[in-house]
Amino acid sequence: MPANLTPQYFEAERRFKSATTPDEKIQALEAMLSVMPKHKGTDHLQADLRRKIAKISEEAERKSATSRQNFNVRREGAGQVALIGMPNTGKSLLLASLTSVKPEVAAYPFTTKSPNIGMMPFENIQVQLVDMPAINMEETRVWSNTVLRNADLLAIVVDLTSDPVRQVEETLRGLEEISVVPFKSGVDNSGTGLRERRAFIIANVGDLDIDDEGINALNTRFGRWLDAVRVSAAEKQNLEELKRQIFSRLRIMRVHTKSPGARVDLTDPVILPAGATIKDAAEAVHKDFKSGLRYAVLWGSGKFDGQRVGPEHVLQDNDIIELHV
Ligand SMILES: Nc1nc2c(ncn2[C@@H]2O[C@H](COP(=O)(O)OP(=O)(O)OP(=O)(O)O)[C@@H](O)[C@H]2O)c(=O)[nH]1
Ligand SMILES: [Mg+2]
Repeated sequence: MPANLTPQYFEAERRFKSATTPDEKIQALEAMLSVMPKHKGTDHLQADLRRKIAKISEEAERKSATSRQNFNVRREGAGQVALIGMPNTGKSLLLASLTSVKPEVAAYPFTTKSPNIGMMPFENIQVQLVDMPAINMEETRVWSNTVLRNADLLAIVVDLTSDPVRQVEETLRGLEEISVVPFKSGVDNSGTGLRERRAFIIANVGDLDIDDEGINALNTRFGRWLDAVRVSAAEKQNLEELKRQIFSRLRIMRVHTKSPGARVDLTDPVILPAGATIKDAAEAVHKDFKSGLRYAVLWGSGKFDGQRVGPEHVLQDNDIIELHV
């Protein structure tokens, strides 16, 4: 039986032959399929085109998987927090509730296939949130690992209504497979090859945790080792407290520097690790400052109001300093 192919078909075929990227090739093949008359005489040709489409997609996926192996998310703002966990626990909806990013949210598992990144405003700083694909998603495993191993804080997101203890345990197993363990004070992991990351639990879907069953189970099982913060991304419950918790778990502080006689700009603090000194602040501002620093004038920390302090003085969050060289 003759195929009776149309001019539109030959036009699409011409596009296929001149296509250079997998996307262009697939689009042209799909166009060829859609304009082709569907009858017995074209059965073989249809099957052949479908095979070609499948082969090109597979190849493209394989290539992009390889190129993603060293994938990392560049840290921006005051710290990087990875939202991790089992599928369908509300990681993407949390990102949407805490930032201006609008990732895909859906009631089925494995919706997120690559990280969604957003900046969460907190008082006078921005914290970077990375909404990760589910931890047990095989396709993204290799390159996800880089983010999980390097984030400043891991937020294990669980759905309080479906055995949250098991969800945390499975997430911890996923971390263990890449030699990451939550930091636990008093436990020394040096020399074990394990990589410690600060971690806590975001106990999501709090709106449906009737009788506190889920949150009580988490607290009983993980106690003070992995604190659980109960929220609802859907109902926007307790999100301000969650932001405060994220900030305090990042173990950072904000320091404002000013020049003598000038007004202080409180909107653009220097971010330092908690426990940093005047000397550290000077170095963060300008590396030449550190050696020549004589003293600083400090406002803040409750008891300081324009007092002189030395380079070794330990700073507090939101201190204002004037550096003198
Ligand atoms: N009732 C209620 N539903 C929620 C809440 N958070 C998320 N959901 C719903 O749970 C489903 C999954 O949400 P997602 O944000 O896509 O979950 P995810 O963890 O990103 O899922 P994956 O990307 O597949 O790993 C969606 O239908 C959400 O509307 C919540 O706090 N309360
Ligand atoms: Mg998601």
